[in-house]
Amino acid sequence: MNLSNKEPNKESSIKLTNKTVKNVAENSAANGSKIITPQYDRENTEIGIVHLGPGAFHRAHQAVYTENAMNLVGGNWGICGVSLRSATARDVLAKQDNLYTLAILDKEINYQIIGSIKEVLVASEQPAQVMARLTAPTTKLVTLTITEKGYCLGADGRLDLQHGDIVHDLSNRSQPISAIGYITQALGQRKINGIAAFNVLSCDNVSGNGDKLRQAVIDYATQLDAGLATWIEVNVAFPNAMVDSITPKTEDYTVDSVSNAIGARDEWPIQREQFTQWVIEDNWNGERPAWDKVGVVFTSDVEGFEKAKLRLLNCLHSTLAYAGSLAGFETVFDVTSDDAFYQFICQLANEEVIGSFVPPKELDVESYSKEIIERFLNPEIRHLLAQIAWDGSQKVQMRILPIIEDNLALGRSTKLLSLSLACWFEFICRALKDNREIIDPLAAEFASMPALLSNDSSEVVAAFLSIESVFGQDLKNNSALKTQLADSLSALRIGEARQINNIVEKLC
Ligand code: CS2
Repeated sequence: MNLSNKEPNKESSIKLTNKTVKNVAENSAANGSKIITPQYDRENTEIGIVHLGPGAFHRAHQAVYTENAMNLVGGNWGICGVSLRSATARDVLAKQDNLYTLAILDKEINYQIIGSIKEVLVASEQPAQVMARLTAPTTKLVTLTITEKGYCLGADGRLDLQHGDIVHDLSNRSQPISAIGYITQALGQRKINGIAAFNVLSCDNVSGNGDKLRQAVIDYATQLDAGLATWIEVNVAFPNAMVDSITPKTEDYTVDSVSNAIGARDEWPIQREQFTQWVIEDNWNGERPAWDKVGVVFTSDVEGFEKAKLRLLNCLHSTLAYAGSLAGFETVFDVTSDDAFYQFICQLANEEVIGSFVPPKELDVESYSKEIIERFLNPEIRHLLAQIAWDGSQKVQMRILPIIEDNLALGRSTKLLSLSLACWFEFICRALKDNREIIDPLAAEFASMPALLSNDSSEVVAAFLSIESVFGQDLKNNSALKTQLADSLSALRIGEARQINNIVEKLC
């Protein structure tokens, strides 16, 4: 069954709420489809986690692990979701007592009602309530999915003190707008009030996410008070983590199909694939949810897992997003089903990605890579290339450039990686030429660069590589790489993007 092909049936008249969730469980038991609902005493569960950025990925991943852990052993690990700006999640979820459905779309379709999120706040409207949650002694953990750009980092991976949000926060200390500002301000309050620090766990696709976040918070704290920076260094754990589960955004058809399936109206269900993985560095102060009992792996070395995931899944995803969009495909499934694109990503993975890093010893990287590509071929998942294409300037820094840099250092080929990067360049250039919206924090910068409209590939490449916040200082001086990128861009411009095999053949 493909949800996208299902006719939306008429609306269910009852809403998913605390009152009706029992009926969902009973009805499902009666008709033989087992829908899991919260098994713990939700009403009396306290909030122990503040999560910054309660978007689809958080609700499909960390909130589900936390739910499963509480279903198993209880614990006061309710989640307060904090949206930094948008009020939509709060307003929609409040009408259904913050309950929502997780739809797992794979060979089998399964539904689970998730209750771990107990409250959603909007920082821009409720800053005092957010601060109260962050400074409460009951809050033991702050988790984040704020996407790459939310960390306000420069190309050197350190906090960018010139970033507009950071400049704002440093001069409006009691009213921060960035996650870094909120976390540091709250830790400062806890220090003053003699309340133990919370742990801070990044769940974003950022390499060395815990280390980078820790450094960013310490850099920020140093601007406020050197004593606070030292206190944070000593008292706060920022474990590194790798997160994985393909989670396309909720569409109208998802709302209709899931509501029909559970027999109650859910205005904001979440859909994801069956596969899910969370590997967390075992660097923790105090208690944590019983995540280890529900599949989370704690290890002393996350780096290899992180690299494998970012370099295989995310690099291939971004490559497909740009190359596939140029060729007129709409979803990951569509483009991966095309033989030429399938071959292209297999070749990219085998020849240039695998071998660029040291995988963890427990990971068979060849099989891991094959399984990822199989996951892209899940017909139940309609993952839009346009969704993955967002924020390319932030994503390529994590997913493509480090592989290029490592391959250059190791004397390995970068031809296919250059083609992947050139697809991003061309994606941006075409959007500028066609006057289409670019969703990227650097959109205004791109629009102010006339060279991006040039027909001369070398000029376009030089203009992109001059953006230091993305490419740093070294790549623009590498003439071999520049030539490779310009050749790839020209090949893309002359060739027929659908025939990616011809382009690859020409370049290799
Ligand atoms: C995707 C990721 O949107 C994107 O950029 O590559 O969100 C991807 O689906 C997840 O990292 C999978 O775990």
